[in-house]
Formats: sequence, structure tokens, C-alpha cells
Amino acid sequence: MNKNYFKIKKAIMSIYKIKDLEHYFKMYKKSVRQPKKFWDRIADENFTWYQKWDKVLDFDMQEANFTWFKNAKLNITKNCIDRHLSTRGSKTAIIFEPNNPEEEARHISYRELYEEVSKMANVLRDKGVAKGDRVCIYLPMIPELAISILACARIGAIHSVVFAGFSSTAIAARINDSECKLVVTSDGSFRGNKSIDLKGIVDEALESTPCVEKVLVVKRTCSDIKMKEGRDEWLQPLLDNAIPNCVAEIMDAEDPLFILYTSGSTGKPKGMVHTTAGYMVFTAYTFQNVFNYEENDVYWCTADIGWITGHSYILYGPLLNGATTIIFEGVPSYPDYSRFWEVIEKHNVSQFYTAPTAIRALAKESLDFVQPFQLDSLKVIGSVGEPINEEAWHWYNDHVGGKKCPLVDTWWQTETGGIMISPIPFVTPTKPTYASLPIPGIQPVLMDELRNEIVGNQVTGSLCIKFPWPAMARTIWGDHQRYKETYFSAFPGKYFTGDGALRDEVGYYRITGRVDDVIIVSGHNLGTAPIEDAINEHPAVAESAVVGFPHDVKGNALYAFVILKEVGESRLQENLEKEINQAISNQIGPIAKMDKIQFVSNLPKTRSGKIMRRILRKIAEGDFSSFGDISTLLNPEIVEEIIEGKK
Ligand code: 7RM
Repeated sequence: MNKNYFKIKKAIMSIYKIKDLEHYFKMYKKSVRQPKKFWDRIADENFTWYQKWDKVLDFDMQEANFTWFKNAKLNITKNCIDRHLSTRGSKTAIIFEPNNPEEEARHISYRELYEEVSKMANVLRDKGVAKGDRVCIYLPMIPELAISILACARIGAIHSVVFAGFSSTAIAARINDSECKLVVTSDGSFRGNKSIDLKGIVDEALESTPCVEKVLVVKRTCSDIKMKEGRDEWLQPLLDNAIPNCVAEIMDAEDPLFILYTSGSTGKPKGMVHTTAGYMVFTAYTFQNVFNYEENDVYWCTADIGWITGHSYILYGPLLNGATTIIFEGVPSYPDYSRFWEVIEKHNVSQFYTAPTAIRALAKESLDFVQPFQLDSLKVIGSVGEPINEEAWHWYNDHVGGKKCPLVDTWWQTETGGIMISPIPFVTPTKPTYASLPIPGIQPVLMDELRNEIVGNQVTGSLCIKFPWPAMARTIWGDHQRYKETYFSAFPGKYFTGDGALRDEVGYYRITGRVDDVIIVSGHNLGTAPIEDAINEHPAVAESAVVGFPHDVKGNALYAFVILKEVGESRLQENLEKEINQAISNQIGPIAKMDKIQFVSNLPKTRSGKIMRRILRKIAEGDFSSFGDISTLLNPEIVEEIIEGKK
């Protein structure tokens, strides 16, 4: 090898991988001064393309139009799989850790992944799925979930993964919104000591989804299910007959890669559309840097692939970097509360990425569940999904990270596609409860109520991003107007995150929580509006308002104030509570059930008819002291009445 080789290699390393704090600041400055040049180099040097771009970025913040890597051609699965085959063919790409620890873990090499994905892609093509078609994937955390997603990407079909905890009504709404023609599901799923009849839920959903032509069924629980003639087929026999090679579809940089639904503040979920090249470049870059991934590390993110965290940091980010990533089917409490630590020891996990709600649940249990396990393999531990409180931060840092692993508190969203604000391990000094500094290329700003940018430090405001980044969602499926209004109109010319944040004296960010009507319960984003819709559908209910209140494990718990059409006896009200929760469960899923329901005669409303939620939040919290300005209330007397009712 000649000298040039090393020179080039060094140059690549120096931009793709952040080395130290000085280097971080240098890269950060570069990314702000010359964002196009910055992303151009990262994209150019670290991926395989059929054709490179004519222009790095075109954008219009007012109209919310963004084009990254214009006219470039690629296939993301070539980058996730094929290009590793010559150097990492026999390396493990995916470790499957089943729900039941007695069942053997499966190691899937890059070569095997290539073959499995190719076979699945051929099956999909054979079933009539073509480039641009939507495929709904409703599967538990098993290898087929990853394989189905990658198979869609291989043939240019747009995957729409629906978390396998959603109800049939929620699935149907998502399938119909994006008109999926095929569904991949399984007979059932294992979670802890329960098994869930996924196929039955899908069958119910498909009663109202005329667009679905075919259903492919993975065998997992071997439970007795119904197969609809002409529509449903077992997947395995089809795979057995499929060819283990599949020519990848040539995709444009801006062709949609997937749709992922997220709750909004109105009833309908928003189908966030992510496109190919920008998402690829950004998830790969952030995975490398935020987890400091090194060649022989084993990386484990405990999220479900049904959420954005799983899309970006179980699948795409790790595979793009040739990593070994764990797919865990189970739950942290089964067979007991030591399961996470047992898995870390068993597979020698180097990077562990989980949610504050899981940490808080485990921190409540005895340390005897943690201490017997060898957690020395850990190098970096991460948190995502909601603000991590100080107590949980320290417990995680001390007892899991052994005070030697940097704890990366990563702030980002379904809409951002990848991690936006996070410490870089071994580079950025961490500070409990702070997501710290932006990733190079990300320009956060805090805005005041008058829509002015707040300059300086030690300030709080609404968190916005003032320049495009490659993995930003490009639109809401079928509703660009809503995309524009939701994200680009509150603060014209900027992307509004919906979160509030503070910036400390050195410029570190701490995310304080949602400033809109989204409540995060155990890391799941729930819009209040769809839950209220579900409650209001109960024949006895006139109106309702749902708010969150602090909960020591779930982060937030849900509290509903419900006005009944007629006031009944309390015995009947008890039944009503059950029925209301059942209705919520049917419409949305069990995660959205209420922790508390209070029947009230009215709700505090402004003159313009808006429910004053901040008052209800205070009451739910048990803080009856400072309601702030209630002069705009039409019915101030109701506040006392609700407080009395609660006591
Ligand atoms: C990745 C993900 C997005 C919302 C976001 C925040 C909250 C996420 C953090 C956080 C404080 C964090 N996508 N959030 N990470 N809040 N600190 N590190 O969770 O679309 O499901 O949720 O989650 O409110 O807007 S998401």
C-alpha cells in the first residue's frame, strides 16, 4: 500500500469519526458554515452509489420542501448488506435473543442476511409488490421483522411498520391511510409469560381495509389461527422456494424509504415519510459517533423496531456500519428483572441503548438483580425517548455503566429520523439530565413567545431547528399541508419540534418536555386527541379531556376528566371506568389506558371554547395552588368543584 492510501484513509476518518472535543467543535463549525460541503464529503466517502448527486441540498423552509443529494441513485440495502460481504460476510449482523431464555439465540451473518433478504424480496415481488407500493409490517421482534423491512427496501417498496401492540382499529387506520396492498404478520407473539394473537388482531383490522390483497404469515407461536383462502399464506414455504439472490431496485435519493406513523394533536396519526439517501447518510453517521462503534463491538438497543428508534438504531444505523446488532424479543421483567443484565453478559454487549421508563422500572427493584452480572463489556450506555430524571440517570450511570461508561442522553424524534442532540462518548463531558450538544450539522435554536430567537445562555424556550438536516421527514403521507402547518408555521422559517428546552451557561441543552398535546407514557408518544375521541365514543360520555401527570416509573401517567351525559350512581361509574378503558384499548391499544378517571360536571374552558389543559394538569398533579392567569375562563367556579371532586 502506498502513502496515499493512508493519507486518504486518515482524511476519511477525520471527517466521519469525531475524535476529541476540539475536533467536535471544528466539525461543528464547519457543518454550520458550509453545511453542503460537510454532508457532501460524508456522503461521498462512506457509501456506495450507482450515481452521485448533482446538488447536495435544495430547500424552502416556508413551503417545507427539501431535496438532499439531488438525482443521486442508490439502494440502501446495498449499503446495509452487500458492500460488507467481501470483508464481513461471516460476521454476525443480527443476534436474535428470544423471549424465552431457554430458547437458543440465533446468529445471522451478513451473508445469511443477504440470502434471507433476497429470498423475502423475491417473494414480495412474486406477490405483485413493486417499487413505490406500500407494505404494512405487523410483527413481533423476530428476525423476520428485520428481513421484511430490508426486503421492501431491496425492491423499492415503502415499508410501514405498525408496532405490534396497536389495536386492530389503529392498524386499519394506518393501512388505509397509505393504502398498503400487502401485510406481513405472524400467527402470534411471545412477550414475557404471555402470548398474543396477532393474526386475530390483523383479521379484525382487515375487515375494513379494501386495499389489502395479500397477507403473509410468519409462524412463531404455532397457535391455531384462521387463514383466509386466496388472501393469507404461510411465509416459510414461499421462502423455501425463493432464490437467494435479488437484484436491488435502483432508487432515487428522494424516493420514500418508509412511512412511520406518529401521534399528532388531532385525531389522525401522521404518516411521517422518510426518504432514502439523506436518511441513510445521517443514521449511519450518528450511529458511528453517538455510540462510538468499533469493529468487534456487539450493540444492543432495547427499543421495538416498530418505533423510529428501532428503525434507525436497531436496523439501518448499525447495519450501515457493518455492526452486530441484537434483536430482543422479550421484556425487561421476564423471567425476572435481571434479564437485561443477563443478556448483556451473555452476548458481551458493548453499547446498550434503552429508555428512561425501563431504567426507572428496574431501579425500583433490588440491586441483587444487577450485581451478579458481569457488565464489564459495556463501553457506552444510552438513553432515549423522554427526559431522564436525575435519579434514574445516576442509577444507570453507577450500577449499569459502573461509572466508567459515558451515558449518552440522545434527543430526537420520529420526524428527525436520527439523533439530533447528544453527547459524543469520550468526547463531550456528560452532565446528568442534559442531552448536551448538537450533532454536527444540527442547528438548534430556542424561541420565545414572540417568535424571536433567544440568544445567549441560561435561557429557556421552544426548541426549533433552523437549518435542514439529511434525515428530516419530508412530508406527511398524503397531506403536505398538514406537514407544513404542524412543523413549519409556528415559527416561520424554522422546524418546530414541539419540545421545550433550556440552554445552560455553557450551551448544553436540556429537554424539558412537550409543549403541545402529546404525552409520553413509558416512552410511547400519545396524542390526547385520539384518546379523547375514543372516550367520547362511549354512549354515556358527553365530553372528556386527557392530561398527563408525573409517574415515577412511566414518566407520565394518564388522567381523564369526563363529563357524563347523565350523572349516575357511583357503582355504575365504576363499570363505566372499565368500559372507557376497554374502548381506549380497542381504539388505540392498552398502552393508552387511563390511570385515573374523574367524572366532572364541566371542564374549565376559555371564552373561545378551548379547554384550559394547564389547569387540569395541575389538578391531576395534585398541585392546587398556582393556576396562573384564569381570567380568560368562562366558568372559573368549575375549578374548585373539580378539586373537591378529586379530594
Ligand atoms: C426517538 C423518539 C419524540 C419525543 C421528543 C421528546 C421526547 C425523545 C428525548 C426526549 C428528552 C430525550 N422519537 N424525547 N428523546 N425528551 N430527552 N433524550 O423517542 O417520536 O417517539 O418521540 O420524545 O419529547 O419530541 S418519538
